[in-house]
Amino acid sequence: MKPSKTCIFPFIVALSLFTFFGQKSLFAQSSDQSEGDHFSITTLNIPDEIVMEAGGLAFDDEGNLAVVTRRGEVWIVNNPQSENPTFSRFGQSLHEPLGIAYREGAYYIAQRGELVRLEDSNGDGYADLYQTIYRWPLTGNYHEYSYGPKFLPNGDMLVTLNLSWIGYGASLTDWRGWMLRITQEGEMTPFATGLRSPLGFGLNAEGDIFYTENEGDWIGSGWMTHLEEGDFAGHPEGLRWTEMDGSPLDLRFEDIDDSEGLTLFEQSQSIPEIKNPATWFPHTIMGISTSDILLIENDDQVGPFAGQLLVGDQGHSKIMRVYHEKVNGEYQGAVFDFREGFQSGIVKLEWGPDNQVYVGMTSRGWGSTGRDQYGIQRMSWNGEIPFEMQKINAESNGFTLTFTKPVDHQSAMDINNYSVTDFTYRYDAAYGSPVINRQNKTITRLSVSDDRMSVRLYVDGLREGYINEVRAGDVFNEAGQSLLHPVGYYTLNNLPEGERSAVAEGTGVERAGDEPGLSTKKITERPAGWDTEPDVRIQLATEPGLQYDQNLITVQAGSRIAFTFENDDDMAHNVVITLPESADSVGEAAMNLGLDADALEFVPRMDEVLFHTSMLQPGQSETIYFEIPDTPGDYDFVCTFPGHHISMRGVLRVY
Ligand SMILES: [Cu+2]
Repeated sequence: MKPSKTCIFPFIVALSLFTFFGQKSLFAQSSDQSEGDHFSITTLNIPDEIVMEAGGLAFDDEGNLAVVTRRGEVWIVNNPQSENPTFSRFGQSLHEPLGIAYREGAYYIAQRGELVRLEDSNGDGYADLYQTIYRWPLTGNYHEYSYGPKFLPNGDMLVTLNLSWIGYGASLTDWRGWMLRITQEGEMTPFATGLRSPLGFGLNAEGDIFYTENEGDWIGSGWMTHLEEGDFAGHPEGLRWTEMDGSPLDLRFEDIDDSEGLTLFEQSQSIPEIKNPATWFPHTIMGISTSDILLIENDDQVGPFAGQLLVGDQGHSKIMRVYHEKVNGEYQGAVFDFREGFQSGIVKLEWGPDNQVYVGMTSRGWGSTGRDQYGIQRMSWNGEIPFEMQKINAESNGFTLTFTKPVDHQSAMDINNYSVTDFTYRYDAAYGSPVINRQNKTITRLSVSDDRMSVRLYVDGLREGYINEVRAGDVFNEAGQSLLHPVGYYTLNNLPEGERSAVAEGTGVERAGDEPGLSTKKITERPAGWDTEPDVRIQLATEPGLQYDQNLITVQAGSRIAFTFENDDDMAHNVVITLPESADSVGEAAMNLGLDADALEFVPRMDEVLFHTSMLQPGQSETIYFEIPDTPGDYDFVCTFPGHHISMRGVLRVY
């Protein structure tokens, strides 16, 4: 670390200017409210010797918290809301359990191969009864996670079985990719399939069952689907078992075909078993790996959102909020950001008796924005209502946005303060999907309700089966505050009955959002002006757990570099070389690219970015060419896949 101050001075000036203007635009969005003003996060003090990789959380009748860990232990935490909780081990030797539920003195746990009941029959504080309720086969594939249980009101339980991974999601043994319903006596009924990675599931206020899905093969982006008996959610592998006794549907694996390039919604028009997601979670914008679902039971818990759902995200260590309505008998609705900044990857959410949300976290093998490998935190509301979009409702010819506080009339009446863009994803065997068929919609007029709690937008050309980005950027409340989160993503499966827009289809501006844009900072062929070989060849690869294989590379100022990045990991990564101390600002900007992220290859167009590679899929490699700056200093290199910049970075030392 020996950059001379005079040498980096121009950079500091450039940075300061950028920061000034950058903050100005941020100010218009949310500087007057922050998530932390309304929702505090408190970390549970866990003794160092306990590896609390929380796979599940459950409270007993006395308010003690049971935690089941991926290491196979069950811990009871007394006084979890206090600064000095006490911990006692209740059970052990389970096989990577991912879920626990409490009922009438016993704990129910899904471990990899069975649903088991644990009880302390002699009252010594230690489980002495381990009773198998229902067992399912395993092949041993590492990806055969099993989740749950969650109780239904009648005492039956739901569990879900993850697909295996053999380069693609595969159902290698009975009922993998299914949700199963199991009675306490161990009678099992296959309930629904098409699941890939169903870590999150739960009931809404009406007792309807929802599950959350992660992006992957056949899954263009994360989603939340209302599951009823016999539903097919979209991943075809689970259909391999529909010939078995008890299957509630007859759809076969061979019936699903991606050769025509249809979306899931389009396929659902001819395959009635397909249940479209009630809500899509646009990948990298609304998390990257949705997890547990938690019903907001009343308005005293986190604000005026009773009946809505909180949804965790493992990879982005955050909690989102979902509002659903029923249109033509089907659920659909909007997802909003809610609270980010948790310490590790969120897998479980549970209400404590103190009305706080207890958050169970683990990242081992999966990575997360939160830097810790595991932990438990609780989120509490301070009682002050944030200025938010409380909900978005579909109309036959637009949307109604309802706010948590009255809006300022002038800013709410300005049509330029709103935008609506719709898009969807591919449905095919590829892993994930870019944003496709994107259109900016025309808002023709709007009106503000008399109580100023809602705004009605009239929008041309809404399309069923599309996700709508609904933005209310510079709408203020009466106190002059801007929205804490100005964007919601509404999944429009059904347009309500009623008057339609003048133009029903195909209006708006098509956006070229599907192809990677050209960047002058990514040179993948040796520049014509280089008449000699590069001065230096640099090789960089990856390590598991969101790391490069080197975190310090030293080069001479002004040298010509051939820089090869080999992505030998199991997820996408890139390398972006930035000005000194800019990895954070570039990484954060990459997380805010929204629907443009694919087209920009997750590289924000900003001066701090000097050079970058493509976003490389697992197994890909690329060489870029550039000239090292003349100014010595510690430059950064960083992966800008949303969330990776926290840990996936290093220093390019120029001397
Ligand atoms: Cu990365």
